[in-house]
Amino acid sequence: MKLDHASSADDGSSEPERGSSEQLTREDRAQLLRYMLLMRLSEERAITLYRQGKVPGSFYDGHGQEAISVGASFVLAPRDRMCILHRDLGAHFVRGVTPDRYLANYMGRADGVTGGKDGNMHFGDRNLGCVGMVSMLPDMAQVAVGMALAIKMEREPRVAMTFFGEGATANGQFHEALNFAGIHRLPVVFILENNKFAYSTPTELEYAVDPVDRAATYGFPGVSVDGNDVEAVFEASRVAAERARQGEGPTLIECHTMRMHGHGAHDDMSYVPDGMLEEWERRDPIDRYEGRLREQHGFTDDELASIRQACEREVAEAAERALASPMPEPELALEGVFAERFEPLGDGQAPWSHWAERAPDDQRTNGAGAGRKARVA
Ligand SMILES: Cc1ncc(C[n+]2csc(CCOP(=O)(O)OP(=O)(O)O)c2C)c(N)n1
Ligand SMILES: [Mg+2]
Repeated sequence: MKLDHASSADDGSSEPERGSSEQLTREDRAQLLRYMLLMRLSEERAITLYRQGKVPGSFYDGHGQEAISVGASFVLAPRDRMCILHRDLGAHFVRGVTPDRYLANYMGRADGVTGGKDGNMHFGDRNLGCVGMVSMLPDMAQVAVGMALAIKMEREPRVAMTFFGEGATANGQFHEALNFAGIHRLPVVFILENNKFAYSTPTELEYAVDPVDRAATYGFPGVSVDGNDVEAVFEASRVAAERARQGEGPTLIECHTMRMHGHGAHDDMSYVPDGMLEEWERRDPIDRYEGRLREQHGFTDDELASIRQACEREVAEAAERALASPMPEPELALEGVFAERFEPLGDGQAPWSHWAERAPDDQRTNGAGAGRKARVA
């Protein structure tokens, strides 16, 4: 079953209809732009640090995919839970990670999210409701399904959300996760980022059936949206999260986009057909959203420039702080590697005005009233 939401695109080859959500205030829209810009600018700063030799290993980014992690995570409430992958920095920021902690993480510094234990993208701040990234693809889907099972057993109106690329759908774990979620109608939202390549493998060599169509075979809806349209991603995710909270089970959302940079900074992308990047460049999610804010929502050039300048300042200051952060103390190397006691995740930031202004109390806190029994996720 393929549902049509705010907008759809088959293969990204034609300009899709633009989605627009009625659930967003002007301030929400400014925030969506701000988070996308923070992701773009932070990753640009990180790649410079990488080229300066300050980042060990390689560097991975989500340039051009900002609308997906920002639009999807924006719908979540504080007690919802996330499993975030390597192209989804925007989701970390929406939940409350700051650019200085991200940049320090890539440089292996003490003030990075993992305190220097991972000089890369395998992080997730458990205090903000996010699980540390698991590299085996798409095993974060299993983790999200497990959390969704715990949430369902507790009968709480909460949601688990996970991201993965289209390449990861060829792995058996993807099918097991969807099957289990479908059987138990679990409150989980699967965000599939179809960026047309899995390293150098193009989609026509990855699968014979579009992965979004798999959802129907596991008993729940699959939706395709334009992944370069932040409001289309937001709207599809909002509907999916709502379904999940009401006990109607999972949704798979396929976001069509393009991996605009190499798999990692070491990859020259020589396998990408001529003209493909240029074509997608014209659909850059940030440029498009700025255009829409100007044309449809009355944002002036000055307002847009000041949002951008504020983000530039924030990232420049963050880089200074990250560079000033010391290397971790060697004696801390083994601390926190293994769980010593059971501790549920903390709650994340939830900037969507719906949660702050409109949601009834039980939704604002996802039903977490005082004195409830111990949490499970
Ligand atoms: C089980 C497994 N096999 C191989 C890898 C190595 N690997 C890391 S990223 C990647 C490509 C993934 O492609 P896709 O899922 O489309 O995500 P994208 O990088 O395009 O966002 C591969 C093969 C891995 N991490 N896990
Ligand atoms: Mg891919």
